Amino acid sequence: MNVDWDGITHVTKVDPAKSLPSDLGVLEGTDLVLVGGSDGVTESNSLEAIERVTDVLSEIPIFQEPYSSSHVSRETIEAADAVSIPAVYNGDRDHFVGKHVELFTEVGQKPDELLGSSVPLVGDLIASKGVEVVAELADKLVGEGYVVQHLESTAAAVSGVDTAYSPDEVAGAALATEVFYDFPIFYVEYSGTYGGPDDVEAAARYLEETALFYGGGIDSSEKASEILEAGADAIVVGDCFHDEPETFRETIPE
Ligand code: 1GP
Repeated sequence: MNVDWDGITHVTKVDPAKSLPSDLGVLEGTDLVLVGGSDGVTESNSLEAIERVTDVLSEIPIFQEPYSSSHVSRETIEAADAVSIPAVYNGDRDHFVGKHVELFTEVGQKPDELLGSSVPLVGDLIASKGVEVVAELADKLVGEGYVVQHLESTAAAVSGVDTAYSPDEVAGAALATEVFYDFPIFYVEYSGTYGGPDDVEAAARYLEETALFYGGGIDSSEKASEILEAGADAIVVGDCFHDEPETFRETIPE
């Protein structure tokens, strides 16, 4: 998956289990849409959200960010530009290893069901079995190294996070992402609350190739600026998009 990360400063997290603003034109100016949530997400509501956003703003890249392989189908993979898979450093083993092996095991065992045998994902390479299918899916996969820092969030509950990292540990996870795991995104996740700039400053020291995303509680241009000035490559805005679409516009840098 080739993405021009340099052009991505503002990301909108669209939760497919929540209602969307009636005017999706408010998304104009955001650089990337991530379709995913932590509760009530299904394959069908994910596909519907991806298609609704694409219908309005076809130029914006859209990534599906599933938390279960059951959210992913041939249709969602085709509709999205990429499938971004979180790996949660401070979560339980399932969320750094287990779910990923489960996803690839399903791809290997049920490629026709998952990916379809008549509609190729990429070009003329119709792969219906085994490693070829994995290669096709891999073309759209984006790994995300996550630290989930808001312990009261649903994201923390579903990924088995019971301890937040210190800024030094966040920096360590960022360094591991850059030099060891090689995920293109390192994501500081404060879902539902504003975490301030400290973790971003700590992580930014070590990241050159890896895009540094921060999400959580951004509902003003001041908070957006504070996080970007601390060294984030991109801010991720979720709740504000769903709850206050007009205020959401203010989080998009001019
Ligand atoms: C959630 O990081 C995103 O996954 C955005 O957080 O919903 O608090 O804006 P908010």
